[in-house]
Amino acid sequence: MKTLVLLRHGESEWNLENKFTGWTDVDLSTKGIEEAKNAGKLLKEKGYDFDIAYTSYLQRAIHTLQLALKEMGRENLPVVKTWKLNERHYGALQGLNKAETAKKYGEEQVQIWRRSFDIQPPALKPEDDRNPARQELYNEIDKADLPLTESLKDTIARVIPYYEQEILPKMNEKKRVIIAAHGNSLRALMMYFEGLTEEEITKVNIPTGVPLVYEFDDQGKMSKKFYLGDAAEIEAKMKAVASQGKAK
Ligand code: DG2
Repeated sequence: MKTLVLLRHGESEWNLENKFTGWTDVDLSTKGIEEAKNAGKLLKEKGYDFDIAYTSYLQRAIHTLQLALKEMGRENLPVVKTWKLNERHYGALQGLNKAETAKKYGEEQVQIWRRSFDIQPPALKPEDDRNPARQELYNEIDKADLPLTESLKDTIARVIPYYEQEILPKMNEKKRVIIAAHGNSLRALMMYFEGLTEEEITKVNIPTGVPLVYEFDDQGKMSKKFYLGDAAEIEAKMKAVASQGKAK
């Protein structure tokens, strides 16, 4: 049996302000810091430990991982950072308030932008300073690979090959892995692990700062999946994520 833990970062400053975030590099809110610490406490309490961690290039995920590992007394764990685990690029929606956008374009349109499988939000213009190809953080990356917008399908196209080529071999070597990433880069992995349809994945909302445990049998098939923590609290957090796109 293999175990893998996924962790969406704690609430970010822009989750708090209900803004489309994507590749915007905002930090955790005060609540997000607490959520990250609690995730670490919970993991330790339940007896989880890791040999290697993976995270994105974005500080909300990196800091969540660091805070959780600190709580576990595992600050020295090897950590691999990759842009392939970055959040889905939200294109020109980045920085807009989700509820105001729903008021302007309708909740249905916002739901399509947030949860459809293959529809991309409007793209950033290449000359936009937010174009990752113009940002120092992505200097090392082949510019042709960097997006100006992404659908979930596009996100899957970078996340899953990375998982198969880099993370799965480590798990096959019996390394215990934790991945700290984002709502949509983790939805990409969930869709893949659980064989969800394009329709089913539209209903999946991942709560912030809650460890999600996957168990796989010896053939690599998912055998069990569960969140750690209080079920009612987790349910309420998922509902809160789902309703971020309501006009209010
Ligand atoms: C959120 C996800 O990403 O938003 O980019 O706004 O997980 O990095 O906070 P995260 C964003 P939704 O797709 O749930 O609207």
